[in-house]
Amino acid sequence: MEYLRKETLIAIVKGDITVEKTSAIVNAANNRLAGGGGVDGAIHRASGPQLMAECRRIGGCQTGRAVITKGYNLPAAYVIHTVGPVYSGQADDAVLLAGCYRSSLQLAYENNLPTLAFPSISTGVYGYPLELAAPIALETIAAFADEHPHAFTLVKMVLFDERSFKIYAEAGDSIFKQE
Ligand code: AR6
Repeated sequence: MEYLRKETLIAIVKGDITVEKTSAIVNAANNRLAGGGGVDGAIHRASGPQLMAECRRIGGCQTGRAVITKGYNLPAAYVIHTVGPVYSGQADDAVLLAGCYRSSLQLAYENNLPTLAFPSISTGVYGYPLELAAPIALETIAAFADEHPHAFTLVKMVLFDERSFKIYAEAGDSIFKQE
């Protein structure tokens, strides 16, 4: 699934983000940047121990914000670590989740990284319902592409499982096809 938004191609694909060849990939991290399961574990395993060493030096990251490290053994040159909200059902969840996407895009833009891949932030261990998270992710990416049309050539959502892929693809259809 691909949508052109100004000069940014927004792609929704099924796959494993650790093999993405974009300039940077985004990690769904925790506040201590301490590593963990899910996509965080997969990225650390594929990148190697230097990634954890750099995360330790940085020390942490606030929920809804992002930090950048090198990619080490990954095909992607950089990893942008963002910390999604643990889903609570409060209005603040959406603000923080949008903040993850916006902060990650801003950090990639400031570092002149023209292609970026995201996993579905917060929808695993952190329990954010996919039906609510998918439109927030896609609308935040689209808004950034509108505001900064020359920042990115490609922003990808890389969904690991069929159900996530389907829900993002449906959200993409209803957000982009109505325009
Ligand atoms: N590529 C792309 N997506 C993946 C991959 C992969 N290789 N592996 C898993 N996913 P989660 P969260 C999907 O739990 O909810 C960690 O322990 C997965 O199927 O990784 O933000 C951190 O340290 C799901 O759809 O992240 C934090 O403590 C999505 O990635 C906590 O989990 C996100 O699931 C963060 O929880």
